[in-house]
Amino acid sequence: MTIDAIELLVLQLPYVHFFETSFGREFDRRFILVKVMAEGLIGWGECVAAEKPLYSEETTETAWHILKDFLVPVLFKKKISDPAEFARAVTPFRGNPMAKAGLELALWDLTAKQKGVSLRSLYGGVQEEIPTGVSVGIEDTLAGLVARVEGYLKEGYQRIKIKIKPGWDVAACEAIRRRFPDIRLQVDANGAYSPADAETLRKLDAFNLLLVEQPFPPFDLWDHSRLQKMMATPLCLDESILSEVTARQALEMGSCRIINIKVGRVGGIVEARLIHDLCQARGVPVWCGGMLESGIGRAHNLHLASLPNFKLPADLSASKRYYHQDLIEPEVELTGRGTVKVPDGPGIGVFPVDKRIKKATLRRRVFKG
Ligand code: OSB
Ligand code: MG
Repeated sequence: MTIDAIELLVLQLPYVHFFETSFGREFDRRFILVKVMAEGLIGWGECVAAEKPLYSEETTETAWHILKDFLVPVLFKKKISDPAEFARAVTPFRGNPMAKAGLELALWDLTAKQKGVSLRSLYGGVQEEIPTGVSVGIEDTLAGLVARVEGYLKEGYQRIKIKIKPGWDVAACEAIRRRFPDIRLQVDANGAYSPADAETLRKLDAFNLLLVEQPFPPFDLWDHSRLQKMMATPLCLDESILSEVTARQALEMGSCRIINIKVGRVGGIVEARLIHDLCQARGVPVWCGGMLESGIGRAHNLHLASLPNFKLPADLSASKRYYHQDLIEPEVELTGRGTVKVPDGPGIGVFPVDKRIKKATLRRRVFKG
């Protein structure tokens, strides 16, 4: 296949409800959509880099720069359309996984559409529905948090994850457990703690949590391993796992017992599948994280999450949990079983709506080979 053109768009979408993590409160998301055009088909990708470098070093602007000045030129120069070949061709560029993943995802969608198959079947995914949870941000009050959790449980989500930070941790778990003693519950610190907080973190063992996600900063594999030895609850790493190599090192060091896979954080589907397969071979469960994607990125996540070792409920909630109007038709909905169906049309299997995309677009640029 010869790629005729690539289009990059910067969009901004307001959230239905603000999202607060240990890094702060956000009211909207600014992100890049990638469109690759060939043979009358369009492959869609989403780059999850955010406006500020809080979750990781990348931002919407650094990703725009890397895509425009390095990744798109390499693709045209080497006449690449195959996603695995693209992944190999861009490995000399250090880091910038979200920028790489945005374009790689668009090539996967294009490839699947050209073959007339869904991404799930291209990847060898087995699950047709993905068990789903919801990630609940920090609220102004504990009563507000409990009310929000209650709302999501009524909608049918299978598990709740709450964001924690020093001062919003033990009491938040206590408040939820008092009201909902038996729900599946987990917490995510986004790296807000240090080893000096080990005593507070150990108190979380009292709440029968599925896991504690990323208590320490991303580079701290060793301190996570020390903490895991002190805690009964499994640690799960998100920000720390950047590749198959870091995943192997984390498992060999005992830094975690569960891994959160995000395609943007690890640089694409090729790397995400290597991590999935490594964990599967070692009997370590994984689950699919989210970055508050639009329906385009979320559809991609659904196909990835259909692989067999995705064993815990995903952060892949319905469109209306995030946005007033999603960019796709049909929007993502929760089934009565607390799952989301993997779309089964060609490629991502959902239809981006041009009018809605146009309305949210801040900047747009087309590149030709
Ligand atoms: O740490 O999992 C995280 C959102 C933005 C950045 C980091 C994280 C998150 C979430 C949201 O928890 C998950 C979702 O998309 O529902
Ligand atoms: Mg996380």
